[in-house]
Amino acid sequence: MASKPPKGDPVQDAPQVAPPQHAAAGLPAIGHTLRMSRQQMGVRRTARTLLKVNQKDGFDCPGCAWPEGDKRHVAEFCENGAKAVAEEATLRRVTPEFFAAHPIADLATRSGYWLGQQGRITQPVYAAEGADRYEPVSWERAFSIIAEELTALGSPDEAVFYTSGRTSNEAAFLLQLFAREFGTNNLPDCSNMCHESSGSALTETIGIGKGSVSLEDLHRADLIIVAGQNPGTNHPRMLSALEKAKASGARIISVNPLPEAGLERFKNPQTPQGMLRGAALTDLFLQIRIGGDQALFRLLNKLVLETDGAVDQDFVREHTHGYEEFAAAARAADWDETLAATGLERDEIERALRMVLASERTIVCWAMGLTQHKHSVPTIREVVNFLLLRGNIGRPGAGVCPVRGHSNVQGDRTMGIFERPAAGFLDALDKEFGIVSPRHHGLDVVRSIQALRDGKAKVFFAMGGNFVAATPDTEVTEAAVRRARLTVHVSTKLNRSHAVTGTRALILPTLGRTDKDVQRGGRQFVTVEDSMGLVHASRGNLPPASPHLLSEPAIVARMARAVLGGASATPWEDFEADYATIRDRIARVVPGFEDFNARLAANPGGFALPHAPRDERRFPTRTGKANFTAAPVEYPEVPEGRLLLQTLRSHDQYNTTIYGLDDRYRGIRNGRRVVLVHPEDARRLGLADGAYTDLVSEWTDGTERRAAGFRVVHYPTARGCAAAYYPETNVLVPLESTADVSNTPASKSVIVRLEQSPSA
Ligand SMILES: Nc1nc2c(c(=O)[nH]1)N[C@H]1C(S)=C(S)[C@@H](COP(=O)(O)OP(=O)(O)OC[C@H]3O[C@@H](n4cnc5c(=O)[nH]c(N)nc54)[C@H](O)[C@@H]3O)O[C@H]1N2
Ligand SMILES: Nc1nc2c(c(=O)[nH]1)N[C@H]1C(S)=C(S)[C@@H](COP(=O)(O)OP(=O)(O)OC[C@H]3O[C@@H](n4cnc5c(=O)[nH]c(N)nc54)[C@H](O)[C@@H]3O)O[C@H]1N2
Ligand SMILES: [Mo]
Repeated sequence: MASKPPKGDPVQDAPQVAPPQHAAAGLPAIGHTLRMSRQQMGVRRTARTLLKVNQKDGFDCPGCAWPEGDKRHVAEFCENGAKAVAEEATLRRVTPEFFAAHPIADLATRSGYWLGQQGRITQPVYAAEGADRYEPVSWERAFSIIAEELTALGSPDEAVFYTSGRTSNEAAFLLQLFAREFGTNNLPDCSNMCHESSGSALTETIGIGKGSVSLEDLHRADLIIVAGQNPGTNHPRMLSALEKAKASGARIISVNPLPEAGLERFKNPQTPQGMLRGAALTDLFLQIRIGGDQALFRLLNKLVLETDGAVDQDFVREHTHGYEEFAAAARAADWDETLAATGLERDEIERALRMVLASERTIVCWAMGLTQHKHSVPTIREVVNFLLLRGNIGRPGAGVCPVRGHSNVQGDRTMGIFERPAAGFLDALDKEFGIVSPRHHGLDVVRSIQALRDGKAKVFFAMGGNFVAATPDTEVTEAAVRRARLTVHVSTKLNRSHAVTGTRALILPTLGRTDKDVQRGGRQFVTVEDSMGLVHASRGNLPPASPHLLSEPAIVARMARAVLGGASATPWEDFEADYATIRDRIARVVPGFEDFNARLAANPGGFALPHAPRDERRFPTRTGKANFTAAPVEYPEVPEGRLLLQTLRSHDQYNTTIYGLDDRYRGIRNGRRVVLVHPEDARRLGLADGAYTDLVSEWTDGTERRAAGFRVVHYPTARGCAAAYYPETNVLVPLESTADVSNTPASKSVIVRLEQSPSA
């Protein structure tokens, strides 16, 4: 299997390389923001939208899920948030004429960047069986096509309803209600590929799959460990929080195979002094080998255990379970094995230990660098062990901080978008709506692809996202999706998934965060939940991209009426007319949302959901305590002559949405097909800087996958490791290569060999 750069669009992937930078944000970031925004939106619209981002009366930034904090700046956004806004609020339009001029086969030759640049989709379109292109279709006809296909299924479990993380609480609640009334728990979501490992590990150990810290906790911490995360690009507003923590004396350890500019130094654009010099953030950089984190935390735990008075005995006795077994496993940790697994030096780990012991309040933040490995769940459990040992959960300035990606990915889960819902949630849903939800588990992302591949799933519906580009094993996945009877995409913009169609295919264009949403019941707002469990309202203020768009809640409500008809007693029409009526139901079904509408009215800045470990040191686990765990230490073993490849984000992308071809902080310009390799490894493998190579992944069943034509960049990553951008490298990730327990694709540990391009 092989993938080549797309031909047939004018995007020239011709990477140029300069040395990586050592600081993030500052003036270049502002210039960049304004330039990109003006290109997409013009001057007036730029001002009108950017001033409303993350304000109490404005819309929630469609970028990341970092919280807003209570004192907001006039311009509460970052460079990459502004790009996300510009991408959505663009003045460019995809019209029926566009679809007439571009058959599906033509769309399939275009790059993701080109597709995104065409603008907002303006009308529902349909590709009938055998048609070579999409044509305009009425909303009514679109819903009747969905109804035809769904009601023709042999079982409701032959349908799959995917959700990406921008969907509002209201739309997510309706979608899961519809799926369960229809009769399936097949509700995979982007979380399955993202923080599922965090959710699995945290639910088991502390009883709730969410982070336990607030922004104030970060500001108050003594020590913040940032592991497997690149906030300078992916959560830029987090840098302000780190800066503030440092100003009050916190220390920061970064654990990463790459020296990421944002973590080195932050030039805060909100302060004059920050713009000039910036603040150094990282006190200790542990340049770890990919996948070495469990070994690192295990050894730190051993060293803490061996230090007199370092363990918080009272906390351990009162609040935890499984200590003895864990302590025995930790004491067996071995220095040499840890140094080999992590690639670190002994004195680096000893320095880290001194900082750990000096801290009374420790927070560990993490993202995809910890969640997308085979052994991600035991790795995150080991982080929990580490925090429990010194009582760092449920105390101000301390705790777990999995930093979420999509702006409402956490809220969608809270609303019941989950293929393995808790029985209690379904009981409450059934009682409220007089339905009988299925109790057997549904399909997650990887299992949905397998079901499509095997002909067991026949209708694929996506509430946002870009399924075929975000998922692993691109060629296998695309072939699987093409087998569907019907594919439906609710989307704002064009992407690769629209070019990979089932027998019949629909694109349903929808309002985004920035668009004004007016329904029969008047102007509506929606709500979202950020990475720290704060729920707040989001109101778009721009005239919608086209008069033919429907909101996400309206699309689900109309689909439900078309599919369920008289069999449903749910007031779908009322839900569409007035979202407050949806919130009234959420209030009665989802714990923590009691008096939802009233609390929103009383708290314009939002309100916090309850979190038992954080609020009362109560751990709703099976044992009723916080659980220590004692899994064997794992780390990837890489055969001779191979490298361990991580697939990550550049500075100019939002997941599969490509804003531009630069990765400024890493010194890459005008191209994305690059592979970052340590100069020594490159030399050993005979790869000159600037040489072109194919990436060939090797999987345990003997199969190989190839991504062709990558420019080698000598780069200071950890030894034995490599990095290249997603989604271009998803073709290399075998569908079966997933994390134990969470089933998240292991897209940060792909064994590859680099082969001279035949074409070069
Ligand atoms: N601008 C922008 N913002 C975004 C996104 C975007 O694409 N663009 N995506 C959003 C989403 S959905 C998400 S989930 C987040 C993603 O946010 P991140 O997790 O920061 O995203 P990645 O680019 O995948 O970066 C992974 C980081 O982990 C490091 N890493 C890789 N492997 C390992 C390892 O084994 N150990 C350790 N310690 N580190 C490792 C990498 O070097 C890199 O710094 O960002 C969200 N915000
Ligand atoms: N190899 C590799 N693969 C990965 C990752 C990785 O690090 N490496 N990361 C994984 C992660 S963390 C994630 S979260 C997934 C992301 O997977 P997805 O969430 O599926 O992908 P996105 O690229 O975020 O989706 C972008 C599309 O969403 C649509 N969209 C944008 N805004 C809206 C809206 O308001 N409403 C609707 N209905 N549609 C909208 C647009 O059409 C846009 O093209 O990818 C995963 N895949
Ligand atoms: Mo994500």
